[in-house]
Amino acid sequence: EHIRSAEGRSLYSGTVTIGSTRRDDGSYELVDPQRGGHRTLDATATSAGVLFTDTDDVWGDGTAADPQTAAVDAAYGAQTTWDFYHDRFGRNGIADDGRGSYSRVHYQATPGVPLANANWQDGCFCMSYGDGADGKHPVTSLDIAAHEMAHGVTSATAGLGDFGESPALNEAISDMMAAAVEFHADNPADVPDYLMAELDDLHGDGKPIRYMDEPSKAGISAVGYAPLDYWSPETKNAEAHMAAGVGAHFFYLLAEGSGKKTINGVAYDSPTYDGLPVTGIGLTSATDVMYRALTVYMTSTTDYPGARTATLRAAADLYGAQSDGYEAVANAWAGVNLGI
Ligand code: ASN
Ligand code: ZN
Repeated sequence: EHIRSAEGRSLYSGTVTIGSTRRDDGSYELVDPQRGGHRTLDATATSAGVLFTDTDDVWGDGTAADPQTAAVDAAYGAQTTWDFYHDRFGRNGIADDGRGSYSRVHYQATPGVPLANANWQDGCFCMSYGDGADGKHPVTSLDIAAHEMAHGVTSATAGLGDFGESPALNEAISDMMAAAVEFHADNPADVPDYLMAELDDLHGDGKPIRYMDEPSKAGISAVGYAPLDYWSPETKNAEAHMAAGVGAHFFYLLAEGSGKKTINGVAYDSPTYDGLPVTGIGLTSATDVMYRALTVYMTSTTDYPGARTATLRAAADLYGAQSDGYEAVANAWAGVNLGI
């Protein structure tokens, strides 16, 4: 078991236990000794950020008014994602070398302009989280944190690059891992959830930013069109988060299958390109296939057809080339117009 010492009151995940470190003067700092010394920084005054410290080791008050609350969500997200990769795949941190990262909250890419986004950056080996369009809605839910940290893992493994469909595949894998981390987490969301950022209200309409069962449901975005449900020769020209719809849809079909389904009160309805049904293998097995494909077979230039090959190889390794699992991977790709 992981040692979790401090109490945190988060915005999105309730009261949680997070890692903190006691300093010589008796105060505490938000450094997680169990996960490579992962640090959580306050970027309110400067984008570089300063380490959060506290006198009583109780962090945040569960509202965005307390600057520590977003820090609790970010720390909880980092620890939960770290634990997911460790518990499921024996992975020791983002780069599998035990090295911690850091998270900055209340981050502004442009000083004075609230950021309605979060990101992973290879340069700092760190995650940064904005406070939402109005500066009062930190973009720090568990699926966001897992999405950003998964970018770090992708960077440290396949290293998906900037060319063609690789950025879209990178985005899709971050959404897949976000769903997997939420599922793995020791919190009330212990059922599959194929919505992205459903708690953050990023658009101010109370809706998620992305839907994996039918990505186009998100509607027309700021880039002028909706996420793509199906692959086509034009997919490589689409913005990465829109083209990621193809991969996210594949993953939903692989995990849950096609058609209507209600999970934890959320209604899903996943169509297929050819109208043929797909039978899912469950989120845990779908995640096993993707992680193996990512870490063993994908490279910096993998595109969607290459992802199909990589996941089929992974399924053959895990279940055999004559298995139902292998067939499900092939059928799920056919469902997004990547059959052969
Ligand atoms: N939140 C975005 C992402 O992780 C950040 C971006 O697109 N720059 O994909
Ligand atoms: Zn992303």
